[in-house]
Amino acid sequence: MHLNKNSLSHLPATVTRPSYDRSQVVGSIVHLGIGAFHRAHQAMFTEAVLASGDLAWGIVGAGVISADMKNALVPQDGLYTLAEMGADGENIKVIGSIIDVLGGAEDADKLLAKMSDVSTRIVSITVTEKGYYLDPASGKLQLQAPAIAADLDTPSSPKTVLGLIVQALKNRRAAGILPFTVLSCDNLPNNGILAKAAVLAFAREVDADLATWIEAKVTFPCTMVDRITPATTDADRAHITQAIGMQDAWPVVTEQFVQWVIEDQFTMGRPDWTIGGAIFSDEIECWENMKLRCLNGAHSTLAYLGQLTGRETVADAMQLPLITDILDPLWVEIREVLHAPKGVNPAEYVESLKQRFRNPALKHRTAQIASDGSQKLPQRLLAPLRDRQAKGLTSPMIATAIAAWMHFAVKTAHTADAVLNDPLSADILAQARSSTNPATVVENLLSIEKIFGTDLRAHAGFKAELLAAFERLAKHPQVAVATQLVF
Ligand code: CS2
Repeated sequence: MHLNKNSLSHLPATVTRPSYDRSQVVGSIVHLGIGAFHRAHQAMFTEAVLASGDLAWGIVGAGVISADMKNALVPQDGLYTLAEMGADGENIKVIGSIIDVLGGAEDADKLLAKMSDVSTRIVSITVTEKGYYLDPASGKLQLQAPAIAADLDTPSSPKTVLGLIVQALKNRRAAGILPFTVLSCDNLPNNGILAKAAVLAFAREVDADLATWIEAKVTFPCTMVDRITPATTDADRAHITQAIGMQDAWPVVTEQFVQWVIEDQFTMGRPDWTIGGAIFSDEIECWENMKLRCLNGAHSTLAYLGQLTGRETVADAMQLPLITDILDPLWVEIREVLHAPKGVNPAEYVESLKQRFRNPALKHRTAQIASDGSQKLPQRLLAPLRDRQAKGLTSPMIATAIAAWMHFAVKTAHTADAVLNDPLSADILAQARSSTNPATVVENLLSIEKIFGTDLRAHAGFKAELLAAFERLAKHPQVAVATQLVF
C-alpha cells in the first residue's frame, strides 16, 4: 500500500493525520525549495493552522531545480510522513498542508502563473545560501552566474528564484494585483534583507521602475528558522514504511525541537503560525545571530573535524574529546560577543544545543553539513571573529574551526575521486593544492576574497593564530592521517 488520500484511514492509530477537509484548503502560499527542511518546519507550522480550522493557507510547493519531489509527492496527493525523533522515542505524523507540488524547470510556466495569480499571498523560500546568488563576502549579486545571466537574457521565462519572483511581481503590478510577501526561510543573517537585496539587484537589471515599485511595496520579513533535519536516507524510508504500514516515497526524519521566529510584515495577511508555536518578534537579528553562530557555527566546526577524524555523524563526533574540547571554548568565544534576544540565556541555549547534537536517533552526516563551506563560514564563524577583532580580542578557537575547514579542503584536494561540494570548489581546490608548505596553503586559502574579504589576510595577529591552529591540528594524532599525506 502507498500513502495517499485513500490510504489515510489505514494508518495505525498512533500516527496523526490531517483532521480537516483538504479539498477545501486554498493554496495561498507558494513555497520555492520544497526539500526536507521546509517539510519539517514551515509546512508543519502551517499544518497546525489548517488543523485549527483556518483553511485559507495551503501550500503549493515547488522544486526549483529538479522535479524529484514532485514525482515523489504528487502520487501521494502531497501527503508525507514527518518523524520527530528523540532519545526517548518518536512522534509520527502525516502532514497535509502541501496541497500541490510542481516540478523544476519543466513546470516553470505553471509556477510563474501561480505566483502571478491573486490567490498567492506569500512566496516563501528555502533554497540554501547559494540559491540567492550573492557573493558570500560582499553580498553582491552574481550577475555572471550562468543561471542568473540566462534569466536576465529572457526574464519572461525565468528559472531561478530571483527571476521567478521578479517576473511574477511584474505581472501582478501590470494586472493591478497586490504584491505577495517574500518570506525567506533560509539560514542566513538578515535573510529578508538579503532576499530583498538580491531581488532588487535582479529587478534593476530588468526594469528600474519595477525595482522602485518592489522596493516601496513588497515586504521581505526576516526569520530565524531552526530544526535539525538530515537528508532522508533509504534506512529512514525503511523505518517509516514499517512504522506506518505503507510506503512513503519521501518521508522526513527530524528532531523534536523546532523554532521559528518571524518579523510581522506581510502585504496580504498571514496565517497565525503561533498556533504551531512560532514567535513573531522585532528582535530577529538577535535570534538569527544566536542561532547561526552558536548552532550553525558549532555544526560546521563539528562537521569539518568529524570529516577529518572519520566521524560520520554529528552524534558520533560529539563523542570525541578532541572535538568537544574545541567546541566548549569555541562557544565561549562566540558568546563573548553575542547579543542574545531578551529573556534568552545564551549559556542555557548552548547546553540545549549539546543535547540536540548528541541525539542518537538522528543520523546527521558530517559530510552533509560540511558542504558549501564558502557560503556558510562568513555568517557562522567569520562574523563573530570580526566582532571579536573589533574589540581587540584574540580568537584561537574560531581560528581552529577555520583551520579545520582548510584541512578538510586540503584533504579533499589530495584524495583521488573526492569531490568538494561547494559552488567555489574550483577556487578552493586550486588554493588547497597550491603548495605543500602549511603557511603558504593557509595564506592562499585565506586569499579567496569571495569568502574571507581582504581584511582577514591583512590581519597579522589573526594569520598567526590561524597558522598555529592549522599546525596544531596537523600534529594531532587523530587528524594526522588526513594531513600527513600532504605536509
Ligand atoms: C546545518 C543546518 O547543514 C547545515 O549546514 O548546520 O542545516 C542545521 O541543521 C539547521 O540550520 C538547524 O536548524
